[in-house]
Amino acid sequence: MKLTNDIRRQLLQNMLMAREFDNAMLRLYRQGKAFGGVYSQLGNEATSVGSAYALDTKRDVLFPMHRNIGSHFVFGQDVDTLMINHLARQGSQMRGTDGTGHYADPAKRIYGNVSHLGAMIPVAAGFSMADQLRGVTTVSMTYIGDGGSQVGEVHEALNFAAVRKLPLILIIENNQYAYSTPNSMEFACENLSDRAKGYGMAGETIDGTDVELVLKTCTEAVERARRGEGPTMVECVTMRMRGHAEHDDFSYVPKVLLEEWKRKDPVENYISKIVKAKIMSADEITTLREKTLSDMIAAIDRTLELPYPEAEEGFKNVFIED
Ligand SMILES: Cc1ncc(C[n+]2csc(CCOP(=O)(O)OP(=O)(O)O)c2C)c(N)n1
Ligand SMILES: [Mg+2]
Repeated sequence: MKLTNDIRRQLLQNMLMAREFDNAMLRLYRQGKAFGGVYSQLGNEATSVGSAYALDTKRDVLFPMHRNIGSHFVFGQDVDTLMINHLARQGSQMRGTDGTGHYADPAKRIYGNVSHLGAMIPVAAGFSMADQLRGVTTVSMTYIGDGGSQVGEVHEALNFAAVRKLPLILIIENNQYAYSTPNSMEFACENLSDRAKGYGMAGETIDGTDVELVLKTCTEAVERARRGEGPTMVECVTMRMRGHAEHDDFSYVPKVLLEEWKRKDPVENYISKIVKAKIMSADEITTLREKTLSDMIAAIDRTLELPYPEAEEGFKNVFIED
């Protein structure tokens, strides 16, 4: 994929949407209007947008995790649908039973997250394998955190994918913490991508705040997968800039660490880069920011006018019905 200025603008637009969606959810949580936990993805915009952008949204398939709102946008999910899901209103793809993105939208080729960490990787691998058996190459991309990477199923799925040369891309979002557990208490290898060699697959560790680098690395992974050369693991190093979810005050995270990563803000740094390279002017950026925010507010207003689903909806898909 040749990086054009049009692509750069789209990358920025998707990152801004993710940022404003996040800001909106943080406000709605404090107003008591969000449903369930709110898992901020602040700081993860470049990883989610740059990775999903490498895929072909018509051919490939996305299995996002709880910090990948940007990936949903890249795959064409609209703000209203996501807002209705997160605020559990009528029309929610989970019928209001959940607010954190555990939805599937087969038409958009998005299969949102299995909550049990690690369990989604074999599902993503299975999707690619089913198509491989039909003679079709469908790249599946999924995500896991630094903490989630330690779960046994991750190992099983990666070994299987490597053996079968499945076109699977695993993005490891190493955001330094798994709830309150820091990297130093999670693993003893230097980089999580060091493990790729053990599985017999490609792997790399990159700066997850650099959207163009994430896109470039993932594009190479997609090309490798399409050539039939199997899976790739891409470890994107970022920082979780909020608590695990908004109920968590993350007082266990050293303030200096947060200050250090604030300087690496993926959105603000990309804006500086784009303005400096004269791809967009400061005025155009202001207009884009304002439009993104006003679109988000309009989507919230429309969503809050909707009723909650009927209570009976909660019983669907729970018990087997005759
Ligand atoms: C098998 C399993 N164990 C525990 C949990 C509860 N849980 C959900 S997210 C999370 C922390 C995950 O940390 P990490 O993988 O680093 O992702 P992050 O939240 O930092 O993005 C935990 C313990 C779960 N969902 N599944
Ligand atoms: Mg983590």
